[in-house]
Amino acid sequence: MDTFQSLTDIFPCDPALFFRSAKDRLKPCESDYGNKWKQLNRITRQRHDAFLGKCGFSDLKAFQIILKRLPDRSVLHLSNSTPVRYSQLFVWDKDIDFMANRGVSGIDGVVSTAAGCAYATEKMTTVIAGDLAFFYDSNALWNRHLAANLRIIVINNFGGGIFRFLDGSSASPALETHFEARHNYRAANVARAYGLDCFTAEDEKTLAGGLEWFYASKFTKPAVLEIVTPTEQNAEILKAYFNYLKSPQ
Ligand SMILES: Cc1ncc(C[n+]2csc(CCOP(=O)(O)OP(=O)(O)O)c2C)c(N)n1
Ligand SMILES: [Mg+2]
Repeated sequence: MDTFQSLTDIFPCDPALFFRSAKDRLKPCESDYGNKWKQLNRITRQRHDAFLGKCGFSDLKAFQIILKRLPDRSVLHLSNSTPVRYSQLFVWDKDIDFMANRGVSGIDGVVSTAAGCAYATEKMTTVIAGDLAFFYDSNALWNRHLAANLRIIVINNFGGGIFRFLDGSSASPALETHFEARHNYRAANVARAYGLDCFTAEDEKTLAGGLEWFYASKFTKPAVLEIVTPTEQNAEILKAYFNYLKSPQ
């Protein structure tokens, strides 16, 4: 895709074919770039594990716990903004189909898309959505064909948590009212309105128990797992995480 309309050449072909043909035309050169990259990657992974080992309950920690329990050979949809970002901080050693429909970074339609996808597949289908993305698309649950293999995880940090992390919006006096759109609503109430089973987790222990219930139970309808996380600490923890990763060795 030439998203930014600035590519100089495009080779519309199979990647394996491209590299086979390019191999003989490229001259090898001396470089330690690859090793440096691998070395940094190793250090970053070690630091990631060390940080996650002691960080408090937060969006970041919740992701670690969810990913451990996510069923192998399942489908995962991720909403914009922080769910899709957090998911990229972890190493995925499971066979997961990522099918998120984020459009042009929109928060809209992610639950509807997952609902349609779950209907069309036998695989367990999980959607991880932020609270605003979930509420924005709550009409997705007004659907006669909601499949029993759909699991909806809502990370409820009571607003658009991403705006606490971005430089411009986090320093703005309009942060809470106009960027974050802070609220006190609970996804569990929306789930109940549609007759769906729901579990609310608010720490490591209840999240582990909630995930067990979520994936081990037999449901006839989708189930909702709401994870309540601490609004202010989430951004602090994520900033501390990145600072720790890039601190001098
Ligand atoms: C349709 C649409 N409206 C507004 C936005 C701007 N936007 C990007 S992220 C975001 C906040 C999302 O909040 P939430 O779903 O709670 O996720 P969090 O940032 O807390 O992870 C908003 C409003 C957007 N991307 N798409
Ligand atoms: Mg949020």
